[in-house]
Amino acid sequence: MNSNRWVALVLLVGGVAGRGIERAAYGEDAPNNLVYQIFVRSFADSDGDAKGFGDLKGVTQRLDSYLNDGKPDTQHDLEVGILWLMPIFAADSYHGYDVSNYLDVNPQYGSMDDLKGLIQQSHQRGVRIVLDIPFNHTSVKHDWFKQAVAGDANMRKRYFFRGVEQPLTQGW
Ligand SMILES: [Ca+2]
Ligand SMILES: [Ca+2]
Repeated sequence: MNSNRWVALVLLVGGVAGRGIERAAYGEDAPNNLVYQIFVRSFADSDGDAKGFGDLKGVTQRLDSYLNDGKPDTQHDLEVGILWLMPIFAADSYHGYDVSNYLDVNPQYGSMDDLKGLIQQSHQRGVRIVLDIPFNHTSVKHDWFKQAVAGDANMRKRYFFRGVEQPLTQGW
């Protein structure tokens, strides 16, 4: 078993133990705060695209079989209470932390309707969704950054331009 799997196993066992403590303290009505973080790109591919990218429908399809079927009496699933999705917004990088549009889902992962479907299906099973929304930096293709580079004083105040006369146009 490699080190990543050991870390995942330790986190999962810790989360399950924590769930037991919550139930002992608050009874069966205790909120399920067991968090499972998902890198959507590699989690589950629903449509067999050429590169095999994981997608939002893939996550939805794994609710009943793997994540949480909404039935505490079944034991085949992880019974997670919160799905923490790494950035799923339009971005140019594989990790998604350089968002070019916070109002759009990365098309490699599906559509806004797919996201709504995942949220709806998760809520039906008592699972909450946390979205990782990195506002502290943007893609160089984001309109805010383009406006800053073009000289918009208000937008320039939102970025740090250090050590250069001209704003950088690469990286974040
Ligand atoms: Ca896919
Ligand atoms: Ca279950």
